[in-house]
Amino acid sequence: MHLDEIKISRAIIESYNKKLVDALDVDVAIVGAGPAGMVCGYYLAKAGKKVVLFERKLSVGGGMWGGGIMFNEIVVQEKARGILDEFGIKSRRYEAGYYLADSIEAVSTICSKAVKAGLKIFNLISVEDVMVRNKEVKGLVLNWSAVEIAKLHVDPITMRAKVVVDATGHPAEVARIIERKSGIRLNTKTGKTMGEESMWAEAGEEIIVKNSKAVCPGLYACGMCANAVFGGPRMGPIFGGMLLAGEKVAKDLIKKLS
Ligand code: 48H
Repeated sequence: MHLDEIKISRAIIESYNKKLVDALDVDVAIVGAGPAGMVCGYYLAKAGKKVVLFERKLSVGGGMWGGGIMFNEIVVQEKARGILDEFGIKSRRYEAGYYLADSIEAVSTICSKAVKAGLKIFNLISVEDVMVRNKEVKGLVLNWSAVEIAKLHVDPITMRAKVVVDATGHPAEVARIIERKSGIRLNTKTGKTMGEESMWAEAGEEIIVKNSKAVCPGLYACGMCANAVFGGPRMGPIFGGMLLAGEKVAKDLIKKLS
């Protein structure tokens, strides 16, 4: 069979355009394809919600690929083992209460299952702003990451979502944009982002799940970002809290949206 390069180009352009247009009006828009964002997207998609995820980088997975200091193993505590089982990720007992998983298997499996459940992931897109109406977050402002990296003067596009989830990890980028630009008071003690605290795995893992909640009307924090917004310790290369945070925010949103 003759392969026509123009047909290949047209297929990609037409299909991507359709996917992007369909992503302009959704139930939930997640920012960041780390473990928290992808797990959240998986459960929402599985529940039949229209959910899209925007990721700045070429690859999904955020900080999970590298395990601890680039040793590509992750530790997960007892409480979160059920989520590894839900995804079909192999875990091995290290000691009572400590389980190990291969970080490459974990990222690739979470991503695969989330996409198969119906989550639409757009990589190479950066969220550079939010759409706000009457002090409520109503959507996201998007640009190609290549534009951001090259510092080109190119205007972005906008999409609408019933709820936005900030899963951008340590920098809590969406919450900080709102703090900087919108005049909305965040649901924190000070009304502003509280900042992440120094390492304490046990406390950090407990608090992160509690902190994964509404930040202001239209915006939820999920995963590492939640401790940066509401205040809470970092926890190092234990990932149960990220998985549990993703599951918790998804459950809250399924209830809220139905
Ligand atoms: C599009 C963006 C934008 C933007 C950022 O860092 P992540 O892996 O986040 P979590 O919360 O899923 O997991 C945190 C974990 O990886 C971690 O860092 C831990 C456990 N640290 C503990 C410690 O002690 O250090 O993923 C966030 C993703 C990344 O892929 C970013 O590229 C992406 O969000 N992102 N995407 N637009 N504006 N900002």
